[in-house]
Amino acid sequence: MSDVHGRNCHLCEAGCGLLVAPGRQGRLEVTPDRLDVVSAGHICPKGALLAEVDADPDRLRRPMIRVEGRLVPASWDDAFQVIQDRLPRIISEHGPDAVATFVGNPHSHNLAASMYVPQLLRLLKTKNRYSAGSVDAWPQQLAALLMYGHQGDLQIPDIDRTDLLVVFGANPAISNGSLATAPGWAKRITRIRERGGDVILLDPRANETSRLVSEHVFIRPGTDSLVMLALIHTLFDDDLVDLRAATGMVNGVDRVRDFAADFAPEVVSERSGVSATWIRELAHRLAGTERSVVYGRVGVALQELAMVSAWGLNVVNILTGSIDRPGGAMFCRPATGLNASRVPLGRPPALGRWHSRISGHREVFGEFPAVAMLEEMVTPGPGQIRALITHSANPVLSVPGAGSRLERALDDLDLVVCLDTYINETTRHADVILPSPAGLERAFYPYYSQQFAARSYARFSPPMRPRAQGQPGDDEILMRIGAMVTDPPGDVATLRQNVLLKTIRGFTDNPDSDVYGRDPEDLLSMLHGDTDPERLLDLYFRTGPFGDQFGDGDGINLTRVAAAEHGIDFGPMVPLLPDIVRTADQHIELLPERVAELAPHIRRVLNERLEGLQLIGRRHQRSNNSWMHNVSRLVGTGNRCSLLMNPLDAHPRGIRNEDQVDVSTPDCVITLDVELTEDIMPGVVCAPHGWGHQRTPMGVASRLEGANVNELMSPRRVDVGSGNAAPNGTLVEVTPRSRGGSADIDPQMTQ
Ligand SMILES: Nc1nc2c(c(=O)[nH]1)N[C@H]1C(S)=C(S)[C@@H](COP(=O)(O)OP(=O)(O)OC[C@H]3O[C@@H](n4cnc5c(=O)[nH]c(N)nc54)[C@H](O)[C@@H]3O)O[C@H]1N2
Ligand SMILES: Nc1nc2c(c(=O)[nH]1)N[C@H]1C(S)=C(S)[C@@H](COP(=O)(O)OP(=O)(O)OC[C@H]3O[C@@H](n4cnc5c(=O)[nH]c(N)nc54)[C@H](O)[C@@H]3O)O[C@H]1N2
Ligand code: SF4
Ligand SMILES: [Mo]
Repeated sequence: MSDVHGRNCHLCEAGCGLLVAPGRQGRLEVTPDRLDVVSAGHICPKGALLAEVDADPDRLRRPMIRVEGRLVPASWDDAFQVIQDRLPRIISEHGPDAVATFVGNPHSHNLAASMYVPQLLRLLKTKNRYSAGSVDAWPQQLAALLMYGHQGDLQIPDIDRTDLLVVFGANPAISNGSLATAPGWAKRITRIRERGGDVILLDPRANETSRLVSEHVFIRPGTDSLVMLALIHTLFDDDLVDLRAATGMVNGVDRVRDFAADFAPEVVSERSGVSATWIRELAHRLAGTERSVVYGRVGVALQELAMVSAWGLNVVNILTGSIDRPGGAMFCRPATGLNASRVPLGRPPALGRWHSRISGHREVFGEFPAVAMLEEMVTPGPGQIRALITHSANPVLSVPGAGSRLERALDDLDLVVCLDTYINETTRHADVILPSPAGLERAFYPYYSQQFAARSYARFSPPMRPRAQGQPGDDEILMRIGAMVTDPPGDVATLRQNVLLKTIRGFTDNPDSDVYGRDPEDLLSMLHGDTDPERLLDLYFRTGPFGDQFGDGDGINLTRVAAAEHGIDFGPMVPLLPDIVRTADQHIELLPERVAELAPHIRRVLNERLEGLQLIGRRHQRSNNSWMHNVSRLVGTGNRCSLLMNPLDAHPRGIRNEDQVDVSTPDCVITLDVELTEDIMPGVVCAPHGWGHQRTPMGVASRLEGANVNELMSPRRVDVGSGNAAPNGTLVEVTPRSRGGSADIDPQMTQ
């Protein structure tokens, strides 16, 4: 048994327990860990092929640097030297804002990176910070911040105990529950129904989840906020409001009633495509079911009224008394401690402290919206971006409006440093690429996704094998760059020590912490772990809700968690009100000003008459955004980047199944294969993001069909409340393919 290595999968939020063991022909075989205390044997095809993702010959194992226009392998010292020669000079000549950073999704599934990327950002002091977060969950995080005082206070559907789950715009059967971590969502949905409960999905597409639910209802893209306002309206109108656990803790109930007054179900029904009677009945069912909850994800987050939708989800859960109730919408209690409890009580949310130079976007969580990065690069003047540092990101494919325009802009920068494991559409424009260790060579803990988990759980995955010769960890790479930009220049060892001490002080200086007043140096000397990220993890475990608080008790620390082969289960979510609320008066703000001021936009969307087809996205089980497309056994043979279209829309346009079509906006056109299906609502077409790898050197991915849908999207189409990108619902026209009508891409290869 000793050659079987147990670990959590680091490929998505679910973090399933896996067993990795030598198999046939020297290959590693991955099987589900049935004893994992939370995933209990769940696995998906990506996890099953995790060893092949690692073994991909195109995965970078050495740094690459640009020499005479071409990327060539280099030593770690030579690669760092290129950065040393250029980065400090760019900052001293043009200031810190000349260096932009873009942090991508996989960094959050990389323990060392998720802990040390923020440290590098702090040292860089740039206001030009960007991330995939603003093409993702910003509206939900901002709604949490405005209502509860902290962006980490997300309402997690208690799916294992609910009797009525209403999902707006998510596909958890495939995505495995985003901001609602629970491996094996499909099984959990089935269990809700088996115990007599119902699951309802509102989505413009009959997706894979719709096949499991009690009822699927088509909704027009971008109108979820209207339906939520109608639900809120009905809850008041029909006297269904009952705050239960939140009674006495909520400001603004009357203001919300007034805000929703004009949005009777009959008013929003035509625009949303959802029947008024059905909306009314849903309000009654939500209020009348003891354990009910509404949940929404990317479908509601990537639209123009996303923050109203995110707010609406929270408000419906509060008004039906579902908040903080078992089976309702609860707050998570991760073993590493609540994000929110690290923030001193009553500190007003820091928001909008500065604005972006060109479009005047408000800063959110210290960042600007990802869609603003391109214009900040290409518009001359003081503050223009001259260098870019990325970590596990592919903004060329993932950011609306980026695509070939961003590719050209990257070539004009003075320095592009990419911390990435592939030469992808973005990193092929880098001057330096620095790879992370292979997944199985890293220690892992789902530090990020456990903050949204439906159960509290801890399982530590040590590295399965030592790192390749000379390969530094992500923390070492990040701190080595950090040391180049500290003023006065610092040495890496001091910097690393300071990071540990500063983080410890965050607890010893916090009166709410059990280690308040202890000596930071003392605690530092007590930390367990082989590396700094492991020591930080130990610190978080020990100071967390189940921790030993650096005492003699039997609470957890890293060593105890590591000893639990299949993880430790701390049980389901528990009520956390009112402590979770960090607003100034410790009341939930039911109608934050930033939502109230969106009333004119809500009206505009309500009265909009759309001409054209609305384009929405989708995700595939065997993929993750733009990557994992270079493993043959994952991508298979079909074309996954097809355009789904309803026959009612196709026939008048002379389009037949499997035709090639031009999908166009006034500025751009891409070519896709069409798939006719009644699964998609008439008036809506659907294509996934993250495709179009033809110009990369990736052996498998570059031969696949597909195009970058984000070429079509406008960077100006954002959620007006948060600045989050709003690609879903973009109006396009679809026509049979014309000759020469492929994308507005210049075919030149830089790599
Ligand atoms: N139109 C449209 N656009 C979207 C979306 C949509 O629904 N529609 N979804 C958005 C969402 S939710 C997200 S999260 C973003 C994702 O967008 P990004 O985060 O920009 O892209 P990813 O494809 O997730 O991953 C980027 C790169 O990370 C690298 N990588 C993987 N593992 C590691 C690692 O361990 N270390 C390092 N250094 N690199 C690694 C891979 O090479 C990959 O190319 O896309 C967004 N874009
Ligand atoms: N297998 C796999 N798993 C993944 C990923 C992946 O790429 N592949 N990506 C990961 C990431 S980064 C994220 S953020 C999560 C996302 O997790 P989910 O949000 O669960 O995933 P999506 O498939 O994007 O689901 C969005 C749904 O919203 C619908 N939709 C589009 N527009 C609208 C609208 O206006 N209103 C409504 N009501 N619905 C709409 C779409 O039809 C789609 O079914 O998944 C994560 N997990
Ligand atoms: S669902 Fe996610 S965590 Fe689980 S095996 Fe698949 S990729 Fe890995
Ligand atoms: Mo995401």
